[in-house]
Amino acid sequence: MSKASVEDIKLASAGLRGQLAEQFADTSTPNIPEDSNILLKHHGSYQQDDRDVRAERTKAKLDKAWSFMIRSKMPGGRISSVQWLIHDELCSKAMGSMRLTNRQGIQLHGVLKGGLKEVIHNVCHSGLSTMGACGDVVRNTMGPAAPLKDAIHADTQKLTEEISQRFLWRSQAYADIWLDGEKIDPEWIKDPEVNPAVRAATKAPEGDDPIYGKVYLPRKFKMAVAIQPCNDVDIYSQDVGFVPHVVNGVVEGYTMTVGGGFGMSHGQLSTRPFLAQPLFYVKRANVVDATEAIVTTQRDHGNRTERKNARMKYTVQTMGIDAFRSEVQRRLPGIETFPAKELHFDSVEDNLGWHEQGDGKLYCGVHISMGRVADAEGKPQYRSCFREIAKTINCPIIVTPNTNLILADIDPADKASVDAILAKHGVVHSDGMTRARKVAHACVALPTCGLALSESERVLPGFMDKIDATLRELGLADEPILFRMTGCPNGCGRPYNADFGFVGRSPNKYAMFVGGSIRGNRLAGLEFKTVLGEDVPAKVRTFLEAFKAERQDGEIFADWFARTRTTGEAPTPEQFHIELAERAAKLAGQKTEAAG
Ligand code: SRM
Ligand code: SF4
Repeated sequence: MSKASVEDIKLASAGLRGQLAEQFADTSTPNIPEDSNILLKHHGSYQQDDRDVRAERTKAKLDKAWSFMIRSKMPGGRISSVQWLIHDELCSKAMGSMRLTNRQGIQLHGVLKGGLKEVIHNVCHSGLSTMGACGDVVRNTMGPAAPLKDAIHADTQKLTEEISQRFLWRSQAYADIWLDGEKIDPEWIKDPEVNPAVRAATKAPEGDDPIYGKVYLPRKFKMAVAIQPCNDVDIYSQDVGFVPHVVNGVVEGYTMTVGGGFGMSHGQLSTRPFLAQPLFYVKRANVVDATEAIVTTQRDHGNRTERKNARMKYTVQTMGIDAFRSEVQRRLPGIETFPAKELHFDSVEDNLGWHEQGDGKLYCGVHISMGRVADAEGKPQYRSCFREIAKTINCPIIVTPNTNLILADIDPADKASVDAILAKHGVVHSDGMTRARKVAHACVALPTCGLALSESERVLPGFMDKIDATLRELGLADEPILFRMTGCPNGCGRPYNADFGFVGRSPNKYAMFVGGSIRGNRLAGLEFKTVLGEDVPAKVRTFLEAFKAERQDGEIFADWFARTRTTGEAPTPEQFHIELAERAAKLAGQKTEAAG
């Protein structure tokens, strides 16, 4: 019997319900069938196994060491101290740590099957949710991390919440499976009024969910809001991006971008990262409706036969941006769209350290190495530190897109207490770090990620120690240079627009991409197909030395690279289209053969 496709599984799931309730009630097994894992993702959880012990367990003829990862969703990364403490407590049901994600969420790893319901129940009762944190739906909506108190930041945060609300999937299955039928809405503001004409034009072809229908989206869908010139959310890597245009201190509307995305497979030119392109500008009142028109265009035109080419970046490339725009506009009866405004961004970095918020209060951005909030031996005691801050200062907390934390709304009178708690636990917010270290990030990879081909989170800090030493030696410690790493080409660490991106190929082997930009608006090229882990710092050093020798006054690394080098091997759009067509023909051939 052939394996059911993801599309078939979603279609047959009756609103993503499947057999999940029965399977999680069954305590006789530590895992669930793979088909159910596909549905489970939409509920914000993944089945995983401990890869550190996989080989030895296989040798001993033991089953895998199964567990579940749970991802909490919070628009713009906002979480209260009370919610933080609930997550901190839930760490005891997981592997003792929290992982901040680079989409401003929180992951708990290593939850056993019998504990999953309790964890999801507690996350929901805290006022957050795991619904749609993974799966073929709209994911956590990112927003500017800085908690500045002005009309623009207020509006961008409101927009992340409106989008989150509009695109939550609607079936009762989530409440029935995890909350014994209790309906708990996340703490986000209520949906702005849906324009009936737009809803009619964007209606799902069939099924109960007003936007997603019965088969949801062809693939995951990601959105982020950015305020120029700060590109902390990495807007060009998103399916949809939003940038406010301000007139007389008030947000008049948003420029929307589409078609960014980073996943690819090594050596397959029909898969590749794309940067988002401008779509149009719309007035504020129409932004969420315009987003619905984009999401449903992808729902109806995205590739549902080949998951490798199912992201919206491929839909935009295949239709062409003009045809894509026309289709979106057709779904917006009576709504005027305007040419996109010109955008200018200067950096994807976070603003770490102490800053004024604009209302007499302060915020403090704290560096968290690789987003891992743990109390590991010989390392900063992050978990104890933030537990104490949440208990004693009780401030709003924000997860940044670079997996750091911001402590917000701090009374200037409490600054010394916060500093004392950080120091007591060995946590340095940013002082004394190289600028590169503050923003360097690696995806999770081993031991939990089932797709990892190499280490990432566990090795980048060691590589950065050596790179830091070089940066200091060459007098480049304050230079904006972006280092990112991922354990496989899926690109979770967003390596493809970094100055230096390392992409796992196999244990201790990385493809090395160079020549993106700290502004987030340029793709890097493949410079070396394979570099051994231990050779990474030396390879980086060569570029840093050349930069130091050749840079012009005030020139940053990204601009030096663009002026003096050409990026390494990167598929041209033409190569991509040829290979995409060849792949489609091959697949069609395989299907005909199978049918015959
Ligand atoms: Fe990711 C899959 C972790 C951000 C592209 N990602 C995964 C899974 C769930 C592995 C799996 O499918 O079995 C990883 C779980 C590992 C673990 O053990 O925790 C995983 N992705 C992460 C996180 C935690 C990495 C991090 O360092 O923070 C991020 C969670 C964000 C969140 O809160 O939602 C994360 N993933 C990203 C990003 C960056 C972003 O979203 O801004 C990307 C590239 C941008 C994009 O989507 O194009 C990304 N993840 C992928 C892909 C490739 C998608 C594609 O288009 O081909 C996969 C694999 C897949 O979907 O088939 C994937
Ligand atoms: Fe896993 Fe690959 Fe994503 Fe890293 S990039 S978390 S290895 S899927």
